[in-house]
Amino acid sequence: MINIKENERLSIMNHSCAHLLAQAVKHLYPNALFWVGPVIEEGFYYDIDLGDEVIKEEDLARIEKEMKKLAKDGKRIVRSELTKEEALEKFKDDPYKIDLISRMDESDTVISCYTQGDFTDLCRGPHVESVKELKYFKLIKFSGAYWKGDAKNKMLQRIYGVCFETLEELNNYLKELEEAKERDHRKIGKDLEIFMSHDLVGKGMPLWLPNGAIIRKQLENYIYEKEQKMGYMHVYTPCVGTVDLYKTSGHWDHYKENMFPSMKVDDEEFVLRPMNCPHHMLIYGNKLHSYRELPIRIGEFATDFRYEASGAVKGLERVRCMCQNDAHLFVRPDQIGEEFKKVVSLILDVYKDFGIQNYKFRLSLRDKEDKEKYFDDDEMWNMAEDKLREVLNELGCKYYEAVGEAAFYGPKLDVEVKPAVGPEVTLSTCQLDFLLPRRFGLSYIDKNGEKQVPVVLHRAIFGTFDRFSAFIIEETKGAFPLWLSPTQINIIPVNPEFHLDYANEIYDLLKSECIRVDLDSRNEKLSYRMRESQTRKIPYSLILGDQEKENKTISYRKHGEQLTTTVTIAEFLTLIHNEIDLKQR
Ligand code: TSB
Ligand code: ZN
Repeated sequence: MINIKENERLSIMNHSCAHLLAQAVKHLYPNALFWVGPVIEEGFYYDIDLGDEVIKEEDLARIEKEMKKLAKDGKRIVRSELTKEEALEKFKDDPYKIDLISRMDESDTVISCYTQGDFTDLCRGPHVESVKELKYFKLIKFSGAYWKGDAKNKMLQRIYGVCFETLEELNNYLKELEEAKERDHRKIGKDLEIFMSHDLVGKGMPLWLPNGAIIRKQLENYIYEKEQKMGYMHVYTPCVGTVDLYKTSGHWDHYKENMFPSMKVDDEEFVLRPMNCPHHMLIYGNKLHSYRELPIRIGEFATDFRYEASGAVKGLERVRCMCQNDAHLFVRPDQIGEEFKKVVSLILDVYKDFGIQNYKFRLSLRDKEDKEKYFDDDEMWNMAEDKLREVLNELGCKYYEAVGEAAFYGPKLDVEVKPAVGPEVTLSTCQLDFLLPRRFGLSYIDKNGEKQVPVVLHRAIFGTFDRFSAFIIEETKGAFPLWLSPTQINIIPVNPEFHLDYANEIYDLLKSECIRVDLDSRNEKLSYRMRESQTRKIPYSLILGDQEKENKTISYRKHGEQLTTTVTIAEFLTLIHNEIDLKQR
């Protein structure tokens, strides 16, 4: 889908369209006040204070109609410049604009306004010359949005829209949008009963339904096996820690705004953990280690809690309660390259299995000039950054460098993917850390019997099971590969009256082979039940009738295919098991 923000002409048009929206809203709601109306990847939005009014679906059409009328009217868009004083005077009755203007630095910004007919807005511009140029636009959706994104502030009404140069572009975009909506994991997750949420549990706290739980368990088994083969040791640790633990790690000082508030129990003060590193540091520190033992790889499927803004939480993709596929790898400095290579190879291996092709590697490095922001050990930084680059080149990975984006404690590699709806997110991550082991006083004994500090690699291949599931739901559009599918096989007796006994026989056999199987013996037409099997995206539908019963065979149809194939029971079992074992899409 086109990124409007990156296209200069479209960016200007969309920005002007946001003003047109505001003007139309002002006509229909004379008391409306306006906060900000930026251009985003998908078009534009405007945050509006409508007093107690809440925008409803039918209002969008009304507003759009008014916008069309105004656009046809064709007023010119005129720029004017003001001093800060004049701007404060001009907008004195508008607390939102006063807030914006007060924070502007007069010396290096010109305060500008744009006027079209009876509407003036504070704005940096630029804009199209006349609203007449805005012909092909559409209001897409609306939502509530707290002023400045802070839940303590008033909830404003946010209206989203998009504008193009031609009707064809607009129509194409709307079609893509429709397809993306169909692919949205929130829709599929509901339709296929994968997860739900409930106000009584809370925002960003999804409940995994039985189908979702199967997917998650399969993902856990899959990655557990891979990690075990690579020498990881898995642990279980509590999803709380004391405030002192997070003071030791530094999270209390640097990550507090992403954490749930603390709670007191007896004489201890706990927090729900946002990360698992501190617990794993303590596990490493529980024993003395020799240089020969390293790397030590501590893995955990660990539940974390993070305070994500309520407007940012999204299905399984961005949650407040998540489960990381986490591990902390304790290595000697000379092992950084080799261990990093193993992590990247694992990422590539997993992505290949899941058929994930559209992703970007982002290598975050320090800004050498910025001595304040980064942990002070130039030699270590240089060595580590060179190693990371070297490994990525060696593995033939395309990546881009983000200078100045490294964490204080070390460089990192993130894998970014694009969800069906909304901006890119990070899936896998691998972060080097020179600092945390020091904060926890960790060491190993080197060749000469001296104490040395290990380096830690924080890594999550799936990221979280939550986000990865969201992504894989969208990648597959809910048609999961056989090994991952909640229901793998649906048995449909042609006529339940005559074929149920044979259907039951096959059902029991498949169950005994640990295959997840359903039997649809409802008294409905075969075609109806077949269609439903398709809608449920079940990989195999078995059609068992006279022929099959008599010859002890199985006729099957794969999801999305029209072809029916008949095989013996033994052949079918081999086929199914092979496909499951391959674990591929
Ligand atoms: C990898 N301490 C490291 C860990 O050892 C860590 O927590 N890194 S993280 O902050 O980047 O989170 C790991 C992964 O969790 C991210 O790459 C991302 O894929 C996933 N993630 C982060 N926030 C959320 C969220 N709110 N909802 C779902 N998944 C999330
Ligand atoms: Zn970590």
